[in-house]
Amino acid sequence: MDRAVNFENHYDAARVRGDWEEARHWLQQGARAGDPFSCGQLGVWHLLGHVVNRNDRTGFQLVRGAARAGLPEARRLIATLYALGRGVKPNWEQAVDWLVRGARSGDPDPARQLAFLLPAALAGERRALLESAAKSGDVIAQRRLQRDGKVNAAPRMDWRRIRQGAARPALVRGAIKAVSESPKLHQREAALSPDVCDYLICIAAPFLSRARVNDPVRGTELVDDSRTNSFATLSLVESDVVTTGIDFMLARLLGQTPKNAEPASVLHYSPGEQFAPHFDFFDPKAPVHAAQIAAAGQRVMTCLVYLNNDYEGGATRFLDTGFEFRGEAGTALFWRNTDANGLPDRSTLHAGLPPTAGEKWLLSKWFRDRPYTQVRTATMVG
Ligand SMILES: O=C(O)CCC(=O)C(=O)O
Repeated sequence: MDRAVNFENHYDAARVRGDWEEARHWLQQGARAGDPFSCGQLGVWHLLGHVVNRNDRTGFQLVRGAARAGLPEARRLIATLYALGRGVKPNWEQAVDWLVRGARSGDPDPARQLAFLLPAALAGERRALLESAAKSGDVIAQRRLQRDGKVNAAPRMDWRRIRQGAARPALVRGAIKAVSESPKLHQREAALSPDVCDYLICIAAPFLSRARVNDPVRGTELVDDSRTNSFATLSLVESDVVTTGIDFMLARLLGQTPKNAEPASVLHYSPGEQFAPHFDFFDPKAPVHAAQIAAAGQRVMTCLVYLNNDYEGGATRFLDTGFEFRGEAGTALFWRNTDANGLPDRSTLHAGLPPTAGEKWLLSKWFRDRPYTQVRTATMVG
């Protein structure tokens, strides 16, 4: 294939026409010719099982090719794949290494991620990374600098210290407390720091769309008055090394393996928006849900993390007893959706009440009873 062919343009034209076969043809031709854009895009398709069969290993290798050729998006994604262990064994040093390469090349996204992974002892490096990302327009870095205020170390860009210091987000010591007997609910205050809560809100905000519910008869998803809030699922494309680290940390908090986790969703409620009473488990008596359990496992645990404070109303209400919970920003609330025999626990019926003023932000995370391999899109809700 002639190297002068512009594979990206051909791919784009086919995509705009909705001709996915033609689009795939151009990506495959491009990947064979070593075109970085085609390698990266085809790699993402393999990772998502979009148009081509899902194959994480092939996806990883294609994205790595694009990253090595210097494509910024591919460099970011390869760091996430190493952190997640998707298509490759988890490798934290490699994840950090790719973030460092990206940051050194002037990409604000990995610079900001690194800043959030540094311990307090590297305040100078953190400041330098945030300033560099903020200068290139990174909104999260700008907000973090504002929050840090004047109490800050002098900026210092020491790549060796950054590489060595960047660490997985870790749980700080704190107690888990029972807050309700039926259903059995537990809370953990300050599971996430205010900075990390703000990070999640900012990462999710551009991807928000109206939340949907699952139709237990047809199995399709629909917009329904029972759920009027919006949400964004942090699936592969929307997540990064920081959000992956948060996911792992929450799994540890709940005693679950990260492999069983569905991608987290960030929920957003404007005043008056709500999530009407519902269960998070799949009901084995509903044929469509039974098929979902057989295909991908039961949803056995729920974890909610409240991400902000500046709203009124908006508690999570448990209908059986009328118990209402509203945690401070960073507080995690979690429970099992099934009993000791793996059967649905109907006392978990709950609702997201509408805020009466201000906007409510919440992280919602579900765990299955077996490794979760399906790709959950931003519109898939149980
Ligand atoms: O918004 C809330 O408080 C509840 C969210 C919820 O019910 C869910 O994610 O399952």
